Amino acid sequence: MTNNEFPISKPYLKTKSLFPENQETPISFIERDSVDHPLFYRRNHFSYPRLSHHNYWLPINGAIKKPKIFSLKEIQQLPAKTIKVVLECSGNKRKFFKPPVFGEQWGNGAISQGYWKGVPLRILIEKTELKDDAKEVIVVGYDFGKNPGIDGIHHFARSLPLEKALHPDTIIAYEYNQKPIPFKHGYPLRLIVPGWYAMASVKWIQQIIVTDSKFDGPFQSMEYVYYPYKDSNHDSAPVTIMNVNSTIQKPHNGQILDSGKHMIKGIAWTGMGTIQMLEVSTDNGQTWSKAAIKKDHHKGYGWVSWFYEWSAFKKGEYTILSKATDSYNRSQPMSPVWNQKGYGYNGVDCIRVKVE
Ligand SMILES: Nc1nc2c(c(=O)[nH]1)N[C@H]1C(S)=C(S)[C@@H](COP(=O)(O)O)O[C@H]1N2
Ligand SMILES: [Mo]
Repeated sequence: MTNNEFPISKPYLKTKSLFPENQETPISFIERDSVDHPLFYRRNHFSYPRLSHHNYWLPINGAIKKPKIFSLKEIQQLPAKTIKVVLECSGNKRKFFKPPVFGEQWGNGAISQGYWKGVPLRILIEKTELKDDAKEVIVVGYDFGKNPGIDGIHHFARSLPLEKALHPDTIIAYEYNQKPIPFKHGYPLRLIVPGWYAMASVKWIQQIIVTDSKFDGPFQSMEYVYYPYKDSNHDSAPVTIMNVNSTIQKPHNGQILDSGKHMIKGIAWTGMGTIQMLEVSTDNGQTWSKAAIKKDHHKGYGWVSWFYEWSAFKKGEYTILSKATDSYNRSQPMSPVWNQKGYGYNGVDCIRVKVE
């Protein structure tokens, strides 16, 4: 029997937990510019919400002069934009923190990207006329439940400061890659906040509330906070903008290679500006060389793909590193800033390979 008698093998998600569903994208096997939704990572705090698809309305209330309820149809008829956005869970790569931290032990696959189409939140808010004391915009999801370490039952809800809520690229999305957003990723409406870690991009929007005070829901006052010290909660800071980061896709960690030329390939992304430089080291950081960055990949808020041809003629074991730098001159550190809950890991990416 030859291999051809079997259908072509395909990559799968990597399961972290099923209740709630948390699964990683097999990032080493993503070659296209956007991730097909069956391979988009899934990160949920609760079980999936039950919501009526047929009778869906989006209310906006609070510190506004004209409270409004939008129908899906109305929203879809407003001026739309489509943007390529990378969503990265702030817990991506958590398992690499030393010393280790509790929480879902994500490897490097809590990240995906694709094309989101929707209406700028700004356009909806303008129709409701903000009051002068409006300060933040809370977006509430349909899903709710109990979360470890948090008292009571809460909906997943997050607020944005007015400035970010009114940014023209902050959108209420209804399509992913030209199709209605798949249910697990927020159908029918999902907030997309480019540049911020993905906890900000609330799925299954139930309502929007404009407030005149600072929102302190548990998913921003307790979770998604950097606590830099092990034994105290001093100097805490909210998790917002994505750090500059990169991931090596090929070769795979632990791979055994024939001696010769090999392409080292990967992705790099940032929440601020664009990726300016990607350096690769094949000698554990003693020397660095610039990788080539695919030009057409610079648009929008997506990741860029990069590659570097490595002449590996000498047998031995190698530690290969990748380090991205963005247009704000932020670079990946050799070791990332440790924090209690393990958010924002962005140490240089590292794999080990053997050349035989
Ligand atoms: N309503 C709702 N929105 C949510 C979440 C959630 O649990 N409920 N999880 C957030 C987090 S932490 C991440 S990383 C992303 C995951 O999006 P995905 O499952 O589409 O990959 O959604 C964010 N939006
Ligand atoms: Mo997340």
